[in-house]
Amino acid sequence: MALPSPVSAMTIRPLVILPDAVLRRTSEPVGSITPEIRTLVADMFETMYDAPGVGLAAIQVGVAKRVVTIDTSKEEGVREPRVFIDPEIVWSSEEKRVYDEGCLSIPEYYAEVERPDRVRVKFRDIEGREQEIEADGLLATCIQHEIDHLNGVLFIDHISKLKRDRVIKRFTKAAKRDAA
Ligand code: K2U
Ligand code: ZN
Repeated sequence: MALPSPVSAMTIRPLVILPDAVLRRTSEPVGSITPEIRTLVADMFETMYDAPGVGLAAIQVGVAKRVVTIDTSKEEGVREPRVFIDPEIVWSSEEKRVYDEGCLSIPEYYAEVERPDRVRVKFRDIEGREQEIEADGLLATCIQHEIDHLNGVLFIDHISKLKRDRVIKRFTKAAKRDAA
């Protein structure tokens, strides 16, 4: 699927890193898809591929809009860019799946997270068309991780308080050291 060209040249935007409180904001619905939203989507893909990551939520580049980009293609050099605007999970399977998750906003920390194995997601595509897909595997895990981001939720919120407090303490110390 070719994505429409952005209004301006694409940019790799800086990632918001834990413990930045921006990550805890609830993102706003997009409403109409403006040229600025198209540029944001193009920049999100540029930023995601550069990281590299398989998913990105707009809040991770400091924009509190309900926009998600994902590309779970595994083949070298093959890209399957997906845009989810105002995504909503409308059904989740009873069956669960554990995945060793990471996050571009919590670099080099990984933890096992259990989530529904399959989800049905309603969203609008970059042209504003209503879509609904059923996802399984990595796409299911990733879209749930990204929709969490849109609600100010991080994957460390699904692990024990002890582990979560340790991670937040580590990143808070690192942020203070970098600011000095
Ligand atoms: O939202 C993000 O920080 C992007 C994550 C998405 C993701 C998290 C957990 C499981 C799947 C996707 C990054 O892509 S983290 C890097 C990564 C890359 C491949 C597979 C898993 C995680
Ligand atoms: Zn993340």
